[in-house]
Parts: sequence; C-alpha cells; structure tokens
Amino acid sequence: MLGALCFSSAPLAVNFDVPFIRVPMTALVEMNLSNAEPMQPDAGCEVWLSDVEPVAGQHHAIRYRHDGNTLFGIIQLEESVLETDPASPLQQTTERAYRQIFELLDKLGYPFVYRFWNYMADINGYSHGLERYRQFNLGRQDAFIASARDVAGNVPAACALGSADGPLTIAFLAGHTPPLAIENPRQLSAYEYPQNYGPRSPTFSRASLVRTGTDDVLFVSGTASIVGHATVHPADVAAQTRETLVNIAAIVQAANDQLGQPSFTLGNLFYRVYVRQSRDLDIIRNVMLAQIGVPFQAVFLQADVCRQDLLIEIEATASQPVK
Ligand code: 3EB
Repeated sequence: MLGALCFSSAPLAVNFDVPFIRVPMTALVEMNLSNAEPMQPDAGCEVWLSDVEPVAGQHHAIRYRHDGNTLFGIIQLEESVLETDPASPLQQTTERAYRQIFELLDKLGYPFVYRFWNYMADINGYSHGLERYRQFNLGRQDAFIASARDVAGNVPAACALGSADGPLTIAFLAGHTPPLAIENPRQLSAYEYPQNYGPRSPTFSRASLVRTGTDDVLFVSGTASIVGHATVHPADVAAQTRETLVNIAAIVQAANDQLGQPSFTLGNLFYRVYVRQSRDLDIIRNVMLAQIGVPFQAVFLQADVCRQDLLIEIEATASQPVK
C-alpha cells in the first residue's frame, strides 16, 4: 500500500503504518427502507496500491511512500503564524505545506504531480479581509512560484473542499510520467479566473491524464456548476448537478481526444460527490442516474464547496488498460 485517504466523521482506529489521512467528513448513505433509519456510515477510503514493496519516509511534516514509479504523500498542519509575517495563518500554513511537498519531490526526483487533494476547515469563512479559500489560493500560488513550478498551463489536477474542523490536510500523488494537463472548453481555466474570485487564481487543471505505458489514468479535478468563470444555477441543486456532469463529459471528451480513442465514459469513472446540504442527496443521485445512464460508482460526502453559491462538486478517477 502506498497510502490512503479516508473520509470519516469519527476518528479511525488504524493499526497499520501507512501514510493516510482522515478527512473529517460524513459519508451520506441511502436510507434503509426497512426501518427508515440511516445506515451506519462507514469510513470510506481511497487506497493507492503498488505492485512492489514501497519505501516509507518522512520529510518535515510529510509522510510518504514511494515505489520507484509513484509517490503518495500526506501532510496535515495546524494553522499557525510567524509573527513577522503579515499573511493570515491559513495562507502561511498553505505556503509552508506546499513548499515542503515540492522540496520532497525535488529531493527524491518525482518531478510530476498527478493530483492534489486539499481539505481545510471553514473554507467559506472570512478573516484577515479575505475568504479563507482565497487565503489558501494565495499561499498555494506563492509556494508554486517559490518552487519554480508553473502556475498556468502545465498544472496538476486538484480538489479543494471544506470540512467542519481539522487541520489543513493535503494529499498528493506524484511520479516520473509527465501528465497531460486537460482543460474544459466550456470553462475558463481556473488559473485564469479574474480577480473578483480572489487576488490569486487557483492553481489546478481540469484533469490530468497519466499514460504509464500499460494504463491510461484520468484524474478529473473537482468540477462544479461553473460555465466560463461564473456559477450557474445558484440555489438549484438539480440543475447544478446536470451542469457539473456536462462539464465532466466535456473533460472526458477532451481526454479521449488526446488519446485518439473513446477510452473514458461517464459510465466508467469512479466518482466522489461533495454535497453541501445532505438533504439534496436523493435529487443528486437521481440526476446522476438519468444523465450517466448506467449504474455508476460513487461515494457521497457532506462538504463545503469553495464558492458559497455552489451546492455540489464532483471529482472522478478512472484507469483504462492500454489496448
Ligand atoms: C472550480 O471549478 C471549483 O482550488 O484546487 C475545483 C477543483 C475547485 C479544485 C482548487 C477548486 C479547486 O473553481 C472549485
């Protein structure tokens, strides 16, 4: 095992020495019709495996494992400040975390990040004159620049979500294969968002496509009801879900165009659905069933999304063997 991301509202008793994070989010499950009680939400984990025994290590606050091809790492930092730095605690902590990550990847020689997962408390909260997600974007972009990484074009896939509490939590997957950064023709690239969404644009691509030689792996970033740069269908969760799936379909199309074959479909992705209001679960599930058209694989979590008017964000991952 390279590592894991686990989503659970309760602490986990883990007795294995693997880099893993617990993201404090509640899994949303179907009502058990026989007794009308919600089933006990289990912790759901995304587990990354290797064919060979990985090597474990620690770099500052990062715990990681790597196998010569792929590195999975995690970092969790309580928000804290250096008194000499006027930036907010979240901004400083984000920059610190990302600098450590890039330092590790430079040191071990894993130059390409395939995917970042970002989780923070109170993502829509406001302090230091700025929404906390925008503070995060400042710290992230400063670290990319300080580490001589591109902040536009060739940037990794990512998601950024709010949890009820907990430290800044980041997981990442990196490797030796240069990924293809995929954009969505229906959306302005996030790294080109105008200033009214914050002083610094978010640093992520709409998807990354990793061609290992034996497999094509697609990481679809967190995707929302955004067309151009604007939120569409505020307060309408069904319409936001439909628009989000149209966006994911466009990203899948762009990835297939790169591959020159229709490898990926809405039906062969693994979805993680972040739902702002748990009462919307059934509406979302029904829209997904109608639009994907075949039984689909999805995990639903209660989370805050990084714009107040967004009710849903969906990310997806899939791997297809090369034919
Ligand atoms: C969006 O399209 C929705 O800041 O890393 C999605 C995926 C979103 C990743 C990030 C933010 C991020 O802008 C929000």
